[in-house]
Amino acid sequence: MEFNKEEFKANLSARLRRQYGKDISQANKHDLFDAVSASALELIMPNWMATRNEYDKKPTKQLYYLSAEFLMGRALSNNLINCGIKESVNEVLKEMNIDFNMIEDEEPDAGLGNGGLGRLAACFLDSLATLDYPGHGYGIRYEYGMFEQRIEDGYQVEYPDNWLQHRDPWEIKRSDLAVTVKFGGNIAYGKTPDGQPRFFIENAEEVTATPYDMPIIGYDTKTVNTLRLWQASSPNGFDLQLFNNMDYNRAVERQNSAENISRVLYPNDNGPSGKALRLKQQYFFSSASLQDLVRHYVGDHGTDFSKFAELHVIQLNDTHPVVAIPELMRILIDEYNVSWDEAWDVVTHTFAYTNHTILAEALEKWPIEIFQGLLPRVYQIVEEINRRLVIELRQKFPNDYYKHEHMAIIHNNMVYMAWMAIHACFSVNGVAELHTELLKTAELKDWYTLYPEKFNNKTNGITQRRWLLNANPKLAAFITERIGHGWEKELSKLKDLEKYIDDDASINELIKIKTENKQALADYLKHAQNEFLDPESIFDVQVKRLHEYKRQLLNILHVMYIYNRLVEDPDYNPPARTFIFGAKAASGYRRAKSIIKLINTVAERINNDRRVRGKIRVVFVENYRVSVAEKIFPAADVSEQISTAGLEASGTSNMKFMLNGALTLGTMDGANIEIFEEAGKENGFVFGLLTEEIKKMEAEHSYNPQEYLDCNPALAKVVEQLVDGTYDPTHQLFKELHDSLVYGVEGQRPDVYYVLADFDSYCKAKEKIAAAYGDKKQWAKMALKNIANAGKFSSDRTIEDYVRDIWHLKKVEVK
Ligand code: 26W
Repeated sequence: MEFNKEEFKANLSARLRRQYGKDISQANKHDLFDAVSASALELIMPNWMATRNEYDKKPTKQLYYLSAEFLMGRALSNNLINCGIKESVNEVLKEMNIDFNMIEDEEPDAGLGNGGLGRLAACFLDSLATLDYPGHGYGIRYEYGMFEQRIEDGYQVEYPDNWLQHRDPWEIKRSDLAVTVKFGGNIAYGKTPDGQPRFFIENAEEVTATPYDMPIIGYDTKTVNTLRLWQASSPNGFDLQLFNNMDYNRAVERQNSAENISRVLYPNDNGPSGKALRLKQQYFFSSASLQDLVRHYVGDHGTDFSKFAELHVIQLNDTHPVVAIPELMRILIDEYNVSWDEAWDVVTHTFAYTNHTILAEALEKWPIEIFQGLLPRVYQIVEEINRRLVIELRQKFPNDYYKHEHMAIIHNNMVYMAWMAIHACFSVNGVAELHTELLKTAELKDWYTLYPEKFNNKTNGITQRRWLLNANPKLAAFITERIGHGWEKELSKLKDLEKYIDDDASINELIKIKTENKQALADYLKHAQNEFLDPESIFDVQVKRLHEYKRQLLNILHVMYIYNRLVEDPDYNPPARTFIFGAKAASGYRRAKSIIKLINTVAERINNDRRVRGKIRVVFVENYRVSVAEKIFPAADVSEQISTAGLEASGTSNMKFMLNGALTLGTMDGANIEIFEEAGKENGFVFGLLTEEIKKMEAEHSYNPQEYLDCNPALAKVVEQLVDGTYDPTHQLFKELHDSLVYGVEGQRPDVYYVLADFDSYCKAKEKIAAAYGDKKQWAKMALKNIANAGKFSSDRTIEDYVRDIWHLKKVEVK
């Protein structure tokens, strides 16, 4: 992109004057952040418009990624890098005596997602634009994103994330494109003006959906795609009548009820939701997005929908937007008089579905009562889809009554969203090889028998622009100095780094870079939470959502074990280690919150015990989020990927660690398997039971955690320490955790996630790590091997896979 310093300066000053009535000398850090961002957007604008024109000019197929979450993080630095003007902007700011890093820190994260699924959506958008594919995101403009986490007395406390309290300089409000979404009411049957019979809804609650567009800037290309986020409001504002009668609460009720829909992101990851407001959110953005697409289509092609599926492919990011399926049926049938069969033909050629989890509790289902009450006409359509499905089931599986019942979209008084997705979509994909195999052979076995041709795998990926070029500039420079540019858009080029494995200078340089990045993280944590980290120690890191299946508990139990050992055995002298945790727990997930309290309690104890000073330290990073992740991955030595085999669909932090030269300590789960395959098992640390072994124990009911306690006194001791007063004088705080491992609580089996079964194997892997770290050069060589083989895990590769097998998009060059 062309860049003119003087013009940029002039834009900056103009913006400060117009928006804040200030000149540069008076502007504070936030004003400057806003003005720099707005000036950059100004530069991007022509490309954004040109991209839209290009897509409109000769209609080509476009992808729409429907997702309840887009975990975008910060935009400024990434956007400047993608349009190739970061250095120039930096220079301009320097000339004006402004520190870029300082103003960068003024930008709040766009935390519109929980974890992996939301961040994946963000990486995909970056790759689509970079690869010149016409692909856009549709989602919700949550007023409050993922909550801000503070640790108070060792406990997680949630605070609202008011990320929009200052305006967001990257978004453009498009009031002209607002649409209406209807809830509740009753179904009426009447005639259209031209005499056709038609269903419609009476007495519905009407909600206005207003889109806000964000530019998605491709790297080193003119393509700028769009992320369109919907905001909810009431079309009629508040009730002036009631206001005048001084009935203030009721006067704003309607307004609040509408605005609540896009108020806040549900902080549940992989857990049950079941709340009517969440279904409202899902329908709200699904309906608004489809209305937007259909309106545009009808403007170009009229009401002949035979070309719709040729021009649109809609990817459903998990089940959250699956209500879009009956909603498109409704729009076509009720609003454009299309026949059922024609509408079904359009729908079944337009939608594709990605499954991101096999945890049963995360497979969404809605009580009929809630669904029908909120969406009476859509429910009627779901009933019809279901009726036809059941006929198909009876034909395909005669006499298999179990299947007729359990594969029905509606049964047990519930609407099964995943079933509707699999039935209606032309493609169903998992997100790593193992995950897809498990879907086919276990979780979705019956569906795989019915529709084998629909199932396919798309192993996840991450964008190297954000996670290497932007987050780790030193490593990026190291790479470019050796293999040149090109890897930024073709990550498999990293393979050329293998030439440097035996180059001493390169290995030393790599060690130096890692140490500097560790120092930078240490500086940040000193500043942010007054923690002291020793960059000479091993940075052993587990950052991800807190969930039992991810087994942060296994990690902290091992820390407790090492602590015991160091205290008991003066001859035990492993290298210094810093155990770093970062995790948010869903606000209602009690056991996850206990684990956070446990980690902080153990940290408090260990960090204040002189006997182990300089040997181990435990750090809990508060409020883990994208912008903090960007500081953590470059500084990590060990990547903890320790989920119970078979339960982590893919994982994506594992890929970010690998790309930044951390070694994986992991189970054979999710994409870990593919990471070990690419990097070589000898360049990582594999441990733990395999999926088949666990499945076998499950089938035979043969897992008895007590056996593991009986034969491992060190393990028995740490488990006992949860309740014996070592960490908690009341003996109560961690009792539930203890009992869940040893006895099982609330009707659960003991140790559902096989923590005790994998403990010994985990400890041994940790010993290997300690030993391996003694040889720093050998360690760095293993790190380089990982970096060199991370090519597969670019989201560019993932997107090309989706394009080839599912989306069939053509690149569009923007002139
Ligand atoms: C109903 C509440 C709820 C909320 C979020 C259920 C399920 C989810 C997501 C599916 C959870 C999620 O983020 N899954 C993660 O998706 C990543 C991207 O594919 C994978 O890498 C992770 O393994 C998977 O846990």
